[in-house]
Amino acid sequence: MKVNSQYNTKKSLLELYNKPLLELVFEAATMHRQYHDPREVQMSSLLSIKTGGCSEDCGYCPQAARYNTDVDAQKLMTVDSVVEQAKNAKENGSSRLCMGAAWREVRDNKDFDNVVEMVQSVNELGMEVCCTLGMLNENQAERLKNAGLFAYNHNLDSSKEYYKDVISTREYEDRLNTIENARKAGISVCSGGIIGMGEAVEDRIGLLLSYMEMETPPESIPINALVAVEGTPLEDQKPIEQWEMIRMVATTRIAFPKSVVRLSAGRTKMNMEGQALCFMAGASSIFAGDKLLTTPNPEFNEDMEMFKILGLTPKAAFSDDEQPVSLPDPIIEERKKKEMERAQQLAEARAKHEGFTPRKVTLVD
Ligand code: SAM
Ligand code: DTB
Ligand code: SF4
Repeated sequence: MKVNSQYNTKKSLLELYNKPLLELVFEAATMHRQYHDPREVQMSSLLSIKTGGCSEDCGYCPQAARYNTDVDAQKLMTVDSVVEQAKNAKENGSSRLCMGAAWREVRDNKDFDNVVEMVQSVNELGMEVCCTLGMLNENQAERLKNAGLFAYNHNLDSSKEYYKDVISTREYEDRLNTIENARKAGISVCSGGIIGMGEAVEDRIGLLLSYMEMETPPESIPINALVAVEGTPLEDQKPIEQWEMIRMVATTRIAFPKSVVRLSAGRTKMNMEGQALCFMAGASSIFAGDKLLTTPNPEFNEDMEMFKILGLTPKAAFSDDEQPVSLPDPIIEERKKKEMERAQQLAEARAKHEGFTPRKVTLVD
């Protein structure tokens, strides 16, 4: 059961969300156990491969160039340093790496070729590779799929109605198109939202209804609490109560029984008991490591302690789906061939001139 037909209307979802908390958690926990192992929680690592300088105006985002935040624009990381970070993450127990870029959309250039190479290399380490790079066309989705991309993250963030209040530089429809392009390429879809941006409960339900309307709902639904960052338009938003996070996780779990519900940004404002109720209510993934993309996340050791206390175990990679195969990318192969040819020509030219002593020239005025 991918969507729960008992809760596919605004009214029924609102009623569910507003149930007495413990009843809601109990119902969610019961559903969770039907489709998931309640002891397992996936540890994913986030890596900001291209930080800051983004042209979009997402009101929550510290990486938008137009806001005066502490985040400075950086260049794309190198493939080698991404592989090094991925190895570290794997050693620390992460089975998934999510690479994020502060781009409005993917462009067909050398940077994208490098991202394709990153996907190939990290997939070859045996980790689930997820990317979140902004808008994507069909061809770009296809290249990522062939490189071995497991999942593409592209959040709808909130309801269609509230979205306009938070972002003006793109439409909800643009987001839906990108999700569709990833889906068509056969990539697993990760898409979720942020609560605590000043939206009404109806907007949280509206987000879930957008996923209900899809032919296939996302395999993975991250639930983020806003991390209010100084300098962004949402800097003064009051932190949400953790009960709201628990309600949102539980409602999502019940509405999409098979999807992985990810307890994402905002955990630094939660205590262990609050997080435990989220796991009870069906969250089965966290971001591990003391940094999300640009903002803080609980310390690794703190999370390990929490896993120990709650009796949770980290989930292995590819437990729900097969590992994708990384195929050679024709554009990268062609570029490498050209680079080899150029290097060879240069070496030949050097060899030709070896032993050649330039004639002495006397300059006269
Ligand atoms: N630029 C790409 C895009 O927007 O799709 C990918 C990177 S973007 C940072 C990925 C997601 O992070 C956003 O869609 C948003 O849901 C989440 N995010 C960004 N800033 C956040 C914040 N301050 N608090 C919570 N979530 C945030
Ligand atoms: C998602 O839903 N949350 C993650 C991941 N997908 C890419 C990102 C959270 C970012 C929080 C703000 C920051 O650290 O910059
Ligand atoms: Fe750019 Fe993504 Fe941040 Fe929006 S959320 S400003 S698109 S990096």
